[in-house]
Amino acid sequence: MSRVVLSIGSNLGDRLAHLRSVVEALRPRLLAVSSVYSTPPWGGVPQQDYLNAVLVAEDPDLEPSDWLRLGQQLEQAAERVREVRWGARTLDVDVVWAGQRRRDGEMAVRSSDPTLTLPHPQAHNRAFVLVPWLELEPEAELEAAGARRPLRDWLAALDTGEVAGVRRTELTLGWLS
Ligand code: A4P
Ligand code: MG
Repeated sequence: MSRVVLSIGSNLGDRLAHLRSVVEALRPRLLAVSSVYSTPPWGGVPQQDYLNAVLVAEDPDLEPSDWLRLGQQLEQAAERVREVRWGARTLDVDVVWAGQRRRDGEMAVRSSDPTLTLPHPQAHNRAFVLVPWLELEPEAELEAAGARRPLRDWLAALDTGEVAGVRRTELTLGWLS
């Protein structure tokens, strides 16, 4: 049984439609959907700007690996072609964080498996993940690089120019409509 934080991004084709396809597919499982942000490309590969958002979803029957598979199916449905690492894509769905519900509360899942690394090893370095996630969960903490810190502290450690580049748009993902 798991609750997950998903980062979705697109910088090719109908970017908003690609993000909306994820909301459409996951609708019954969604707990929260962030605003849509326009973000400069992260990772050093020259390419056009992304639209990014973060979703929180829950399903008692899904394990973290099931969420990864679901995300990959949605990427395929968006006709994503895998070419350059960190390069342009119609749709990217990353599992940023997963929690398992226990009787005594929720435990963050930790995994160093390269097929599904949790928390996502780059999440704390990416303003395009932290800014929309903070919008949904201002008190959340993230364990990375051997430390557990509030999201806002990870964000404060990033380059201010990178953070300023993440701009909220008026676009919507049609979650509540
Ligand atoms: N994988 C391991 N852990 C995870 C996880 N927690 N979530 C594996 C998702 N996938 C995970 O990913 C490569 C492998 O990572 C998968 O086989 C999966 O099993 P991929 O999606 O095939 O390849 P990729 O996306 O090109 O590489 P990578 O390293 O996943 O890139 P990212 O991290 O997805 O970054 N800039 C902006 N502004 N906005 C973006 O959304 N996205 C990227 C892609 C780069 N720059 C960006 C953005
Ligand atoms: Mg990816």
